[in-house]
Amino acid sequence: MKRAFGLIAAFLVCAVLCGCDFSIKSADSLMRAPELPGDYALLQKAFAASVDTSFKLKNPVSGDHHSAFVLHDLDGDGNEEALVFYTREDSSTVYVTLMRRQADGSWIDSGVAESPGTDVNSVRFADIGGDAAEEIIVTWSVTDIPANKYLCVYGSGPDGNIFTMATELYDMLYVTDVNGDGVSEVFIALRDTVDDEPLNYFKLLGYSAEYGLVSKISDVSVAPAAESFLAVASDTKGGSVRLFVDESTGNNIYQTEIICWDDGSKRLYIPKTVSDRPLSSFTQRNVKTLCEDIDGDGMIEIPSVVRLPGATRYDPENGVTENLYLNVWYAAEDDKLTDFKRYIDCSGSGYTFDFPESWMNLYTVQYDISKGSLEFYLYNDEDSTRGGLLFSLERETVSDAVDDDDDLDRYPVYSGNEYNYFAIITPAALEQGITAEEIIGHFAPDSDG
Ligand SMILES: [Ca+2]
Ligand SMILES: [Ca+2]
Ligand SMILES: [Ca+2]
Repeated sequence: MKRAFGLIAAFLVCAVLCGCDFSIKSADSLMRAPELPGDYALLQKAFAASVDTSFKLKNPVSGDHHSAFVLHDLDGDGNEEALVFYTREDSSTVYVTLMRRQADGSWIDSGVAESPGTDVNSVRFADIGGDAAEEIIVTWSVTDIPANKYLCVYGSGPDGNIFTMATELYDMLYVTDVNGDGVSEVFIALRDTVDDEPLNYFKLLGYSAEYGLVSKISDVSVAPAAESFLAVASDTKGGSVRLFVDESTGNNIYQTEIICWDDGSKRLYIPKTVSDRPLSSFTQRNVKTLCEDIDGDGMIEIPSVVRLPGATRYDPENGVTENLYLNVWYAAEDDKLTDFKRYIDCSGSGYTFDFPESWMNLYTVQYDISKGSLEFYLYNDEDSTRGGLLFSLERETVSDAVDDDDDLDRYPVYSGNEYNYFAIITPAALEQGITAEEIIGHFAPDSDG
């Protein structure tokens, strides 16, 4: 009897599902949605019943959530709420319905909001309103106009419904507490191409208790516009938040725009040098390296490259000699960038070599990529010529290692799994005060060396 009842129940579920007027496509989407624990089937049924027409689920295409059903505890009561993204019948408008679970385990439709887009990009959660309940940040794109990307901030009110707190165009967004009041804001980077001279436009959105909405706190712009934004990082210096926006300016050139919060005037600003240039103009590089906190002290460093006068990168196999650039990590000060680390990237040869700023225009180098060696020379800044050899940094495979106990000019630098590195130091280097210890101090093997 029990078994028969089970079969009947299964038939009834089928009948209920088939009875609903949703398309085969939506049924497919429902079935393909990742299996979620617990009462997911109840949620699906309750949602389908609440829509009262055919619908098609829309899965977010990026971000942390990939199902059209997004479960998250918005109000922190220990019970997950559900967001469902979908289109109805023949319209491309995407809706988001908020479903809440009742004490008896059933789900009810708690409200619906419209979107400005036709595709869901990503869904994330943050307390923007400062009431401990989290807001929903959804990014949208428009199929026909891919450049039009929107973000919406949705709140859920005391009566449980869902409502739109902000709709903004954006290219990249970043959520953090910028103004230091303990509540997150939404920071937006946007390419503004409406005017003759396109701008990079940066905007801070925060909660306005007066209107119960999320609106503009401050904005700032700078020209020329980037071609695209890559990433945002932030740190806090002197009590004020700084935002580092990595961008592509086109032609494989990348740079970092720095935007700071001024706590006195409660505004964003773009720090400039004493000669009124934005700091970004000193961060241009031909490698797609992003800002990061390279030493883990909580402060962001900015990557760049600088030409080392007289320095070459020599590829004997192809007979090519190119200019050699130093890789630089800068720290941002108020109106300038200061060297944090400046080095020769010989990662193709298993190491990097720090090149102190005080060596600039005094010494230069040739990197032989086939031998993996660096030869350091004196450099005459006035007539841009290379002088005598100071020292060389060379390597040999471990299996070819020679007994070097008798070679007084040969100083071991590092022994790796594959290669031994050593320095040959001339009297000219010693005259310059360059010692084996200093050379060893500048050498850093790759992490897998
Ligand atoms: Ca909840
Ligand atoms: Ca804040
Ligand atoms: Ca750091």
